[in-house]
Amino acid sequence: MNNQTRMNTRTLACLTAGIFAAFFSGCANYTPKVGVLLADDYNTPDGMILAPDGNIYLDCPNYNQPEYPGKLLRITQDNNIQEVFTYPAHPKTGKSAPLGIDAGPDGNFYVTDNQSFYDKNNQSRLLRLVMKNGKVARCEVLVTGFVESNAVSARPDGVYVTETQMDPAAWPLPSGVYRFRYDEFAGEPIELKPLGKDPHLIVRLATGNPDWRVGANGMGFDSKGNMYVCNFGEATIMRYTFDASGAIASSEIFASGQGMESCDGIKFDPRNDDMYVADFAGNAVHRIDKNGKVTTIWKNANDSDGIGGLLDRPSEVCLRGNKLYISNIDLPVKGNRYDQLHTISVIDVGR
Ligand SMILES: [Ca+2]
Ligand SMILES: [Ca+2]
Repeated sequence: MNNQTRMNTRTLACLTAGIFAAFFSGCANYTPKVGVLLADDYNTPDGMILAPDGNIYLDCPNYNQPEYPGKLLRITQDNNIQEVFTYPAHPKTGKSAPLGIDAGPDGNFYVTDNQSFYDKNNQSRLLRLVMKNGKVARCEVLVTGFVESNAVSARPDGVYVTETQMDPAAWPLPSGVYRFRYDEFAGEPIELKPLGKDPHLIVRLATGNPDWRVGANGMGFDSKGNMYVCNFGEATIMRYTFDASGAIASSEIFASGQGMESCDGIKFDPRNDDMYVADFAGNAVHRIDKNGKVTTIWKNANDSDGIGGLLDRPSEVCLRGNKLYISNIDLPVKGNRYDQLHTISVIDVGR
């Protein structure tokens, strides 16, 4: 095959894969499809985690229609939905608001209860769902006093939580990451000292974008144990290393901009440490290689309602095999309309 023939073959292959997908990916067809269609009871999908049992667990805080309580759902391997748990209402706001989720090394789920949509006066929390035989045996309150607890990572050495804003009156907006050791959860809930004064705070971020007053958001760890934290409003992902004592040893910008308009939830591909990013502001998802190079694998031309699998303000990603599941949280901000179709989009990211 000569070069011209090779080029024509490649061009033809790209065209048949779809013009938009080809434009953003080079050639592979990364067009999203509807993976799961959700009922109104599950109107605001967000946090997801692939558990060791092969199921994806999905939190629905249901901010968009809060007459429905917050739910934990299971997305089975054949993409059926099973309801696992109805979260209890917060004692002050009367709402449940489960957002981020991780599966801990103890087999339990760790969940942020983000009450900032109802009350910004430090009512958000960290919860634990104690699991017995695939069922929730009880829901424990572990930490109180967050303004806006968001992502959670339950690591072997402790539980890490992003706080998207620590002092809503301050500018640039301060946010950060807290870490708690498992043995601290034995007694009464930990009550955080407000305004970033609590000793569990290990990372501080600042966000100075007046269009997106949103700080520390998605979080993840690569196969070497390095921590990555999304500064949503700056469209910048930070990387942190730890020393032998567990203290932060270094921090640097891992990736910034390069087509990202924001960075919300992230997940790593454990096979190669590729990172996937939900870009809420851009209605896009990106792949970032371990050198910090960003490739946009899908971006909508416009806002959408989710029809046909189009992204509708994506807030979280979750990889199962080569299938990338994308939560469309569909919050009605910055021109987006909350609309009736509630979806998890899926993109086959196999190359
Ligand atoms: Ca929608
Ligand atoms: Ca919409």
